[in-house]
Amino acid sequence: MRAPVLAYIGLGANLGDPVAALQAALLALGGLPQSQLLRHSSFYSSAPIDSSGPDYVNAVAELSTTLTAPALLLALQQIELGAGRERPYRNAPRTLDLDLLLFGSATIHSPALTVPHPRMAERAFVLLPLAELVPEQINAADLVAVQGQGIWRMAG
Ligand code: PH2
Ligand code: MG
Ligand code: MG
Repeated sequence: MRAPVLAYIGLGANLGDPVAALQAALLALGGLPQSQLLRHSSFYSSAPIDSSGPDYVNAVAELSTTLTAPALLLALQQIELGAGRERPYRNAPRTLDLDLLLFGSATIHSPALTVPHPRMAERAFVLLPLAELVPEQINAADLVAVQGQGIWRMAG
């Protein structure tokens, strides 16, 4: 059996009831085979960046898994579909988005998957929740660079 890997998954939603969607997604992540949901960050609210519609709710989850990265990606896509995710156009508002941000120390460049997530360092809605979980893996200069992006940690 493969050794478990720590995977970090970005959760986001801005249609329907985004908080409920993220809570349901965390339950679904906890139910994935060969995986354990270890921790998740606070929930954050922010205006859409390069997107449209209502404000987003975002968080990051930490999963220990022996799934391969492609198998985990497929599982994330299935959870998105179960939440009613549609893809009418790039960066369309969405009921649920699950992005594989980090997969252990792996670097992956396949047609289906790029890890680390190529835009994560530019986005406060990824960096702030991720920094709650693994502050040592976040570049201080990246955090400074996203300081102007309005983002609020939600109560609870
Ligand atoms: N996701 C995007 C594009 N823009 N903006 C916010 N605030 N939060 C997101 O999760 C988000 C976004 C593409 O996945
Ligand atoms: Mg995304
Ligand atoms: Mg996505």
